[in-house]
Amino acid sequence: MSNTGGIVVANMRKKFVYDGVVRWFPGHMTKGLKQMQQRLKNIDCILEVHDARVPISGRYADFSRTLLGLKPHILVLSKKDLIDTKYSDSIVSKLKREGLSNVIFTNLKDQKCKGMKKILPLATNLISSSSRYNRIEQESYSIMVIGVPNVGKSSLINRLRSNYLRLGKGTPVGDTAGITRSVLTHIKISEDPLVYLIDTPGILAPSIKDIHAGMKLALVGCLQDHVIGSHALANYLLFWLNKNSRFDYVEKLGMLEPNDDIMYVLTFIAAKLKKVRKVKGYDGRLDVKPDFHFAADYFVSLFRKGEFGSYCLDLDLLETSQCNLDIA
Ligand SMILES: Nc1nc2c(ncn2[C@@H]2O[C@H](COP(=O)(O)OP(=O)(O)OP(=O)(O)O)[C@@H](O)[C@H]2O)c(=O)[nH]1
Ligand SMILES: [Mg+2]
Repeated sequence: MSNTGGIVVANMRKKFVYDGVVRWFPGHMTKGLKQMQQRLKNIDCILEVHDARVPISGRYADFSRTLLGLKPHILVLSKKDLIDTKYSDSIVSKLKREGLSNVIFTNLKDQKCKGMKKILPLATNLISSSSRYNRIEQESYSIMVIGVPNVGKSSLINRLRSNYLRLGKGTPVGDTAGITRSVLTHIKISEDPLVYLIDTPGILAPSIKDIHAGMKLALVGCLQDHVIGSHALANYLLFWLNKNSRFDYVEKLGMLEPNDDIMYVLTFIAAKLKKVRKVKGYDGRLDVKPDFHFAADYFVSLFRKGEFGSYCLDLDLLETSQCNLDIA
């Protein structure tokens, strides 16, 4: 770990200031939400997928009570490979206090992931002990997979299908938010019991009141980056890392000590990687400037790849935490 100097740390920001206006909710999400509500009466269980790096913030259920409550519900916290697992127990306890008892962590990078093996047995148990209302005569089980964008819903379906039926991809996946655009048809994932999953587009809340929740979702890639903008995203990341005394970035970037000024950090990265942009001045002459856009994307991408270590961005929301995020 680099020299983090107490004096430097004392000068870090206590609050994050964001004065941008964010349009979170692309049009296809309204259509998707409607389609999902229409399908609800024909499903037996809801499998909600959420990124384990933000286990509490910005969950689908926070805003779409209409889809939940009536049917058995399982919360899958995905991408466990990217989180700091020492917080797993606090996460489960916190969610339990919020009334969620069926929580499973998954890591699709691990072919033998234990969580993956638990999903189907838990879902079939919950369904068989629930009142299936109009679906009581149906022999097959139908499970709708929901969640915010890019959390790994489609990947999870494909993996279940491969594990139980040894079949290839049933639904497309990708590393940006918004790959699945509409509610898809049933995808068979098991023969005995006969189980179908329904893939759905990632849906965000129409407005996000808590800017920290929005920024955290954006940092893990649940929104396309242009919605917040690279600079603001990098700035929030720097704020969060410093606020939580997570200084792995200092050594990784080759800096001498932590710094809370995003322009300093971006200039440092651009200079180190020799990334410049030629900008035409008023007099027509070309000025060479650091490529801040590249530097901001690079900084965020290192975080997303786990190069600054593994994290739980919702530390401040877990009761064991000493940290409170504040906003101006
Ligand atoms: N590191 C890691 N990446 C994962 C895991 N599961 C899925 N991913 C990646 O997450 C990205 C998004 O996966 P998708 O399955 O397309 O996510 P989605 O929720 O269906 O996304 P939308 O359809 O856009 O809402 C892909 O790059 C996957 O490879 C995991 O357990 N660990
Ligand atoms: Mg998808």
